[in-house]
Amino acid sequence: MAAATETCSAAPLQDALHAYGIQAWHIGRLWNFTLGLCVLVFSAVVGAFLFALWRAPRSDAQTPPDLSSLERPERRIHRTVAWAAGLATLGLLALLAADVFTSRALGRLPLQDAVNIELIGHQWWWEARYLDPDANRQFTTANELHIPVGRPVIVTLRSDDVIHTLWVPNLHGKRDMIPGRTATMQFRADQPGIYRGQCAEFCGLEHAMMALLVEAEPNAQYEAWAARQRQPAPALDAGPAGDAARRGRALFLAHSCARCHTINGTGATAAMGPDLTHLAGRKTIAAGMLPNDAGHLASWIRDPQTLKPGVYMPVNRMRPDELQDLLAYLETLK
Ligand code: HEC
Ligand SMILES: [Cu+2]
Repeated sequence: MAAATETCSAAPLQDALHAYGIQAWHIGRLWNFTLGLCVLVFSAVVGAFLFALWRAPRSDAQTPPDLSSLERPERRIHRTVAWAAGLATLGLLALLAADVFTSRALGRLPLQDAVNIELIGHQWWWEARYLDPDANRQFTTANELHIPVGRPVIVTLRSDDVIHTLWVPNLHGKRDMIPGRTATMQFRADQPGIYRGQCAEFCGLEHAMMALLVEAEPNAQYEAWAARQRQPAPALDAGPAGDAARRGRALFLAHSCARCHTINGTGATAAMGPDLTHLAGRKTIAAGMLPNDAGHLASWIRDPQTLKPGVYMPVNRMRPDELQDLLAYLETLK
């Protein structure tokens, strides 16, 4: 845990103007270029406007009308307008070229040794499957990705219900997750840190409460995390603490929980809600909405509908001692 807090103490970043990966850097450069050019054009327009105001003849109600300009050939004005149109076209072409170069640069990310993740959008949480050619090495988690710094990540995007959009601004731009289709996104984090992502397409009532944390850490730390995720839920201790957890586990399996959630190594294998096998290792619950501690877990389990109205997890009526046992069990899911 000490090693984990080292990179985790900082508040998560969500800022498109600060790139922590090469893809976001390319996009940031395109943004800077576009902004610079637009500032130039805007200044030129405002400048021309002020110049025209300054030059316009002053007149009052008594001044006789001056219609001489109707007779004058307007060669200078024609020339100015032609120049302006030419420059505007050049500017637009420059933007187009910058856009094309950026897209090509984004497509050139080297992909050797990539981590493959399938990310599935659900109302209103993220399911993440870490893919591996060896099926035994695959695992599933939710709402928090861990990735190794300096290694490319290929995310295959899908949706289980409506259109969602993945956006982790410090690492890359947006990509839609469209039901019935798959899309991919490739990125690389070049510095360790926790980057906050947000669903960027309105997807229903709790759209705003659909966040994703991406934790980039040194490769060894990532591999250790992945190895832990591949394990089933840890065995429960003997003794009184273990007894409470054992009662909690029995409750989890007998109660509705097992109809929607998976905990590997128990009989719970449903996938309506997030995989809870290693719940205790996550920083947040409910898609980045609440800190993952006993108090918030207790309120969440008792009444998710008050915390995140409309969420697809029902209110649970249970006695306080049952809830305590359940919490004791969930705390063991490291
Ligand atoms: C009808 C299906 C359903 C049932 C029954 C259900 N849940 Fe959930 N649960 C969900 C869904 C869906 C979410 C994701 C909600 C969200 O974040 O929008 C969730 C989220 C959670 C989370 C947060 C996980 C995370 O990583 O964010 C916990 C913990 C949890 N449920 C525990 C329980 C327990 C304990 C029970 C039984 C008392 C239970 N659930 C019953 C569907 C269900
Ligand atoms: Cu969404």
